Amino acid sequence: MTKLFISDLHLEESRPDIAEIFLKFLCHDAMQAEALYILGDFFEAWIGDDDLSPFNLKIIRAMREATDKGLPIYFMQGNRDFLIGKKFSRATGCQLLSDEVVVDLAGSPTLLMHGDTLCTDDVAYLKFRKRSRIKLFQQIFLLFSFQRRKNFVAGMRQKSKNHTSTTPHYIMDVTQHEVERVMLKHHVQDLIHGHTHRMAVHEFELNGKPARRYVLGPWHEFGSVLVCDNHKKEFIVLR
Ligand SMILES: [Mn+2]
Repeated sequence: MTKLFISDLHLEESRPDIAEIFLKFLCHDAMQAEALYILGDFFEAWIGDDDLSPFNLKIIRAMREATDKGLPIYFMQGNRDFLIGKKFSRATGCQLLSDEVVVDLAGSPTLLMHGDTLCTDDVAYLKFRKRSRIKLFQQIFLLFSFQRRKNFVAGMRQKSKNHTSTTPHYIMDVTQHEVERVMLKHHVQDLIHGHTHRMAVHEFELNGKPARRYVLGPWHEFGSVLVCDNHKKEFIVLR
């Protein structure tokens, strides 16, 4: 049976083409699979589960339909949609995963992550991440009006753009040291993550044995899915 992995769709109203590819994928290809794993940055931004815009509702309803028909969907937060919570999970029927989850893929324990915490050279981002994950800050933020939250997120996105355009490329990629540390911690030889938008399979040696890191692709040019069955793992492109 097949398990599907996607991340970094960055769904937003201004890119209906991406949503369309996802919705088509969800009601056709994905329904044949054993499970769908969404590993973060599914939405470009998420200001709270109470934001039921027509765009969000369309996505939520399609996911509900898929889970109702028996497709298990697992959802890990990314750095863009870390405010996805229980209400979203109830509405869609998907199960929330914490960052760093080990699943069995054809007999090999495989670590799943969004991937932002692997970029340990990006100290400024990790500082922000730590603050933004404080529950009390999140609760206060969620009390703000929609408009205030939207303005805040727009400000953050601008800051983030400035940061990514002025930070050297290698700093925003994962560090091999952190990859190996977290894989050893979880006793795995396989890791699947997104976040860096650098779709690839990296092979290296860990603990004297072959190890693999699968980096999921972003959806801004075309849809990208990692398909895993008992025999192989391969990327497919959706248009
Ligand atoms: Mn990300």
